[in-house]
Amino acid sequence: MKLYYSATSPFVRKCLISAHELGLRERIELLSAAPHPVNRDRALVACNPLGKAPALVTDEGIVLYDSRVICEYFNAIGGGQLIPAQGAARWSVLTIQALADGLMDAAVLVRYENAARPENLRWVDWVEGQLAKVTCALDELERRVSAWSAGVDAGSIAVACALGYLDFRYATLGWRERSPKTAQWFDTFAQRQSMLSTQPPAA
Ligand SMILES: N[C@@H](CCC(=O)N[C@@H](CS)C(=O)NCC(=O)O)C(=O)O
Repeated sequence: MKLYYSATSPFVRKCLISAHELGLRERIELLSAAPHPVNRDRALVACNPLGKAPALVTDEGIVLYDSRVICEYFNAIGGGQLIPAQGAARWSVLTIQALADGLMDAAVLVRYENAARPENLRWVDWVEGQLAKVTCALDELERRVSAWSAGVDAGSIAVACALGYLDFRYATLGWRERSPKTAQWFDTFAQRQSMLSTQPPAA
């Protein structure tokens, strides 16, 4: 399998951690990509018309995106322990994943706003709206921490990637002070080999 990869993408990280936890990591070849909302990476666009990473090419040559579909695929071929097959547990895991993905979406958009958009075109209220999504998502995770933090699954992996991305790009945000129970969980989870081997480079 080939995975279009960016070392700084929390969505790519989510897929790699899932692959690692399922014992699939060695089967994945990484194809370096440079996803960008304006300067689109041609090779990536040829694979995923949205031009977003991650995208996966399976051994059968089938292209899969986005990260949720890729994680679902890994789960299907890797034993199924990251996403419960049915029942309340399934919807809970998938909803936590969606919450963490939404946090990452908002944080990545703010990153593009601050790093890619020309200064004279920036809109402060829009950035604040995105950051409000981040803080509301953090508050919801903190409220429901006992419900999602017990296992290693698609939900907790996505949360770990979201928190890791906040550490990487928004070290001054102070999310740990806002979310002490989540922070305590993260400090333990971050010691897993799957997390250590996928850390983003120094910001
Ligand atoms: N919903 C997508 C989001 C992926 C995403 O936003 N990736 C970013 C990199 S972190 C990207 O490719 N950005 C390029 C763009 O927005 O055009 C997923 O879950 O895979």
